[in-house]
Amino acid sequence: MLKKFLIVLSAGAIAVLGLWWKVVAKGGESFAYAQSLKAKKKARQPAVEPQPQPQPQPQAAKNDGWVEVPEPLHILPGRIWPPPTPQVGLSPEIFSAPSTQNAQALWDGKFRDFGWQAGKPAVSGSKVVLPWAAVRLAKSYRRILVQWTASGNTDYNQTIYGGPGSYAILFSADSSNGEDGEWRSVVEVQNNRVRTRSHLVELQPGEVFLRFEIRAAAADCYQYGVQIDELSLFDMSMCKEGFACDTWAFVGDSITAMSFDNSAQHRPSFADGVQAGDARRSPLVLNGGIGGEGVRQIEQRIEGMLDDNPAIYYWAIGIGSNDSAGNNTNVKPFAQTLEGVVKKIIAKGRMPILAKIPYASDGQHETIPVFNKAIGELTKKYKLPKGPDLYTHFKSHPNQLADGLHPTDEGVKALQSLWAEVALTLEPPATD
Ligand SMILES: [Ca+2]
Repeated sequence: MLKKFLIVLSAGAIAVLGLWWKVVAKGGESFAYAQSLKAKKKARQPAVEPQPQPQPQPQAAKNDGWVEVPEPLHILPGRIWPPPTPQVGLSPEIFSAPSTQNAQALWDGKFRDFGWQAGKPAVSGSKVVLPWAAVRLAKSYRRILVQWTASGNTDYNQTIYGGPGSYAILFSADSSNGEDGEWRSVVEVQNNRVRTRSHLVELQPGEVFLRFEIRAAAADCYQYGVQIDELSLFDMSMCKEGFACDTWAFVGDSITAMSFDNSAQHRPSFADGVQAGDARRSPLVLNGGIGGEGVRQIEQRIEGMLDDNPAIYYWAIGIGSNDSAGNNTNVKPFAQTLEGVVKKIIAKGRMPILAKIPYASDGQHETIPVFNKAIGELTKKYKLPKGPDLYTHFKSHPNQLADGLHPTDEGVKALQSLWAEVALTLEPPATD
């Protein structure tokens, strides 16, 4: 009887177990089904909602003539990082004051070449005649960056060879020849003391004529007056001031000054290298090298440079060859001062990147590895993008050193290429 009862109980237990299993299995099934439904639903949803086909509509008055750009760019799918800064399209016709020569050189993409011979303002009767050059933009841009370079000078703080002292940048919506029409002055600089500078300019709808006007030569400018070899124009519509755009200042000593002059014998340049790696990019480059400088001088002038060029995001620092000269072993003041430079750049919301000091074979720089260790530690401490290892490169290519310290033309190209590699590895910051 007991046996029978046990059999019935076991059978009941098996039946209950079977029922439970069915429920669980079904539950599992329905859970899995629900999951698959969810997945299917998700799969049906593209990462980006398909946009309705745009219907032709009259443009709002406030955007009349503007090319609309999506903002902010950094949350868009398929993003490019850093956001590109394409060169501004120009109409081929160049206008200039009759007293000046070769204005087309301002927009030929060539540096350290025969530039725009602007000369000096002249007095004609009761009138002051200002040198100027003008160009029509191919379309109306919302925001552009204007960068002039007086490449007769080598050091950043040199103006003797044709540097402007005072100048203005103006825009017009109704000019026909760079001279007539209404003009709005957007940049006015006095007492300029540098060989190159960039200005971020907000345009008003319809403003398509740009005029660069020389109001005085630099105080120490030689007798031939102002000579500007390029007026670079970048479309910054996708970039706001302070936004991480593809804009680079190279700050350092004579090695920087010679390496980023963009001359024909130093190309492919950094910008060429970046463009070769990513055809959508054409970074803006400002050369801030001054021969003979050590980190102390960089620390003293970096804030002025940041203030003068607020649209530049990446501050590429190449310093230490002079600090380590004479087989100096006192690395502590160097490290502390360089940390001061890093902090000043970060305080302005910009990104410093530190290059390792290039190897030198002149017997006067045996202690560079100690200085480079400090550079590596700062990079780590402030979580900076890793700069190029110029030490390793020149150690294995000593034939690219002209005098045991400064690079040859081949060395300059290699140095720029190593920087381009760094630029091509940059990733967007987290947006969450
Ligand atoms: Ca030129």
